[in-house]
Amino acid sequence: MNTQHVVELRENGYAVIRGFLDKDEVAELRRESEKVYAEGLKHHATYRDGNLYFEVINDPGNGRRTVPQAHWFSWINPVFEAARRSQKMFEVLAPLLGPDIKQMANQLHWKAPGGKYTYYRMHQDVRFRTRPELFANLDRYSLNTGLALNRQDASNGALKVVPGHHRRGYLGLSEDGGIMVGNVEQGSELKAVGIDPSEVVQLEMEPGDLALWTLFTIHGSGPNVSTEPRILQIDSYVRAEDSPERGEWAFRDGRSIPLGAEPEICKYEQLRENPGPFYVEEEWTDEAKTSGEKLKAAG
Ligand SMILES: O=C(O)CCC(=O)C(=O)O
Ligand SMILES: [Fe+2]
Repeated sequence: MNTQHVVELRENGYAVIRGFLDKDEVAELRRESEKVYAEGLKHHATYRDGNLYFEVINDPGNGRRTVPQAHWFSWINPVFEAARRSQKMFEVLAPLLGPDIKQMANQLHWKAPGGKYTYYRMHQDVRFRTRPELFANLDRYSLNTGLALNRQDASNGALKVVPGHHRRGYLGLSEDGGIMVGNVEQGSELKAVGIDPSEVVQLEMEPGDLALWTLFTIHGSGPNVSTEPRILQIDSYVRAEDSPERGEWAFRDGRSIPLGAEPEICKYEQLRENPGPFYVEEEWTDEAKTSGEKLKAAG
């Protein structure tokens, strides 16, 4: 395998491998992603069962119940379960992480046409390691991959990255709330940490292209203002020796490892006390919060 992505990731904080999957492979994942989405839509609200998670919201933008994210759908989908630990993925990861690799995240992100909550404010993913003391070398031996399941560009809210600044440590961007609510205007937040908005690179990806970024890479994405969805699969991997207590095995000494009998704790720390299944009835959208406050005020 060509290792250009290793150099680019270290240098710029991101890389894009064009044609990581061929047309047939990505078409299969796209079909499977529709099944995962349909499964999510069966739930009236956000649902959790172990690491499996469907985020379900009522999006006021298009007036529909939508599923912006699913996590660890590999538990219910054998095609994705194999894809997360495929030989192709190993060849991309091994030059960066070595032969022993655990997985911390397995996510699908949908941006529905017309949705209001289809943007991600600029951030660094290290903020999602709620117990960073359990990891070593978060800057170097953890990385995220983003696989385009359909064509994505500015119009449907493709990823945006800021090259270079991954060497500056954690900058605390967008910390005043969730990353999908609040300030959509990304320029002022970047300026506040000394980044000129013109440094932002808008990625354009064809189906099957794979982006990589570090946990310190500044990235986000704009809203979907097109008539097409945007479907991105995000996985997070870590060198196993740097994460002795968290994550699912993906590769051990280069061998692909299937999910076991019970889920391992990845990012959801509450899993041990409350493995689910359960619903999270409260929504994080501005509209749900406002109507909740009105209800409270009305007594
Ligand atoms: O789906 C996207 O466009 C970005 C998502 C993201 O960066 C995240 O969830 O950390
Ligand atoms: Fe992110």
